[in-house]
Amino acid sequence: MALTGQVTGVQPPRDPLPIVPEAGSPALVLTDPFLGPFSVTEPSRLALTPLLDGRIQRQEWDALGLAGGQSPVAFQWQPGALFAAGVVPMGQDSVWSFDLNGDGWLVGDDNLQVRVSLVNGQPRVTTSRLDGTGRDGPLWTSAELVEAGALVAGGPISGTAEAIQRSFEWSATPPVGAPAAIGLMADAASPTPAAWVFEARILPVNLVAVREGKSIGVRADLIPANAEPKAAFIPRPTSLVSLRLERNQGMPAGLDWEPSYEVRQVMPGRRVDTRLSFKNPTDVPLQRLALWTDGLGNPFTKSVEMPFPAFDRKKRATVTYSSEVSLGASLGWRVLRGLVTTDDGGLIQLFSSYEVAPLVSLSVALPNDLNVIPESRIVRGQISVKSNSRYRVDGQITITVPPSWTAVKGNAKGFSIYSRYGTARVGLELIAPQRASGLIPITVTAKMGSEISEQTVYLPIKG
Ligand SMILES: [Ca+2]
Ligand SMILES: [Ca+2]
Repeated sequence: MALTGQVTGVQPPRDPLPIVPEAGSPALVLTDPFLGPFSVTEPSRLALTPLLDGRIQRQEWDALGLAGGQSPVAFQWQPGALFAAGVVPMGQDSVWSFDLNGDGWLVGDDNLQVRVSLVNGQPRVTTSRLDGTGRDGPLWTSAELVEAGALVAGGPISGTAEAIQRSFEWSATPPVGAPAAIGLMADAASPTPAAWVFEARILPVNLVAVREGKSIGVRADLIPANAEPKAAFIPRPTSLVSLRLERNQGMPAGLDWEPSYEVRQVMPGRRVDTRLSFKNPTDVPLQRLALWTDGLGNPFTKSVEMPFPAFDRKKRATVTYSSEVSLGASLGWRVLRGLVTTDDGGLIQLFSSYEVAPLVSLSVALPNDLNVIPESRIVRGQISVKSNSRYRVDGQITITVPPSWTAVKGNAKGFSIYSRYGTARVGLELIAPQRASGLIPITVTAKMGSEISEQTVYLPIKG
């Protein structure tokens, strides 16, 4: 299935801002889908890169909860991007509310609504921003740059109820009621699909930096496909989640663990080495340990299972998960999963994110607060080229910009990284055309012999 999101520097004309003047209507308050609590299965959200192909595969997504009490939704992240997925009953839209700074839905101008609708069999993303900073109360404003950067895939469901249910097998505790709800929505015998599915990427480029440790308020709701957006002043209780690289579930009091890596980035063809350190001062009786890489990384890595090693006199034990990530593995954040059984039948789950990465990881620091101006101008940034190799890396950078833009510095620039896992920095200077606005894609390519790494970053310019 093709990706339907678009990333261009040119913005389509926008609908009027969604404001519904139904101040204080009791009926509105009683029926508002955004008013009830939204509970999450797990507040620690892992770095995990999905494949946006419209098919929810097993362990590709991390279940978050139930939208509207019935629609299973999933939520995860990687540096710079948020990912959301869901199974939605026909005739409904999936509406996500992100309080990106976690300070309250009506507080600040960081509140982002992402609405996913099914239009002609294809999911479509529309976004609005709720600005709570106004003197006269909260207002809906445009989030067109986020909308321009959104990618979404999906469509009516064609799997069996069991297949869909298995896809969401991830959290130790699935959302209560999820299997029954999915069963109702995806009846394999039904001639017409009763539900549709979507997988979406959201880049809050000019709103917040998505990185480890960030706390975000989130909720997901269902509203009828033709329903108007709600009044700006209505509060939305969100659940606070935290973007993490690690988490555990079922950990008994007293037991502690910590994963460590020399580097968290591993190239296909090389080994991932994760050292898991355990502290067990209260002698919780641990029986066996299994380790594997979940989901999309599973076919390319090793699974191991062993008796839990003995603890030393300091009540410490260490286990190393060492596996080749075979050639052909897709790039992205993957999750190493551990399962520890205890003598009394308890299950402890361990999760640690690592990245299957190219020879060099590219990132670009760019201004994120530009407004449109009538004149042409110079935009400066800096490219970081981080080696994921122990050996010296030499290469050349190429910059690809939209027509009418020019890269005057940084293009065709050579670099050398001498130290293991070192970083080279290359200055970037672009000439923007007059009145440039929107989300400007800038593609940085590093060529190192026959190896190529490529990264597209987005420069936001408010129109
Ligand atoms: Ca997928
Ligand atoms: Ca807020």
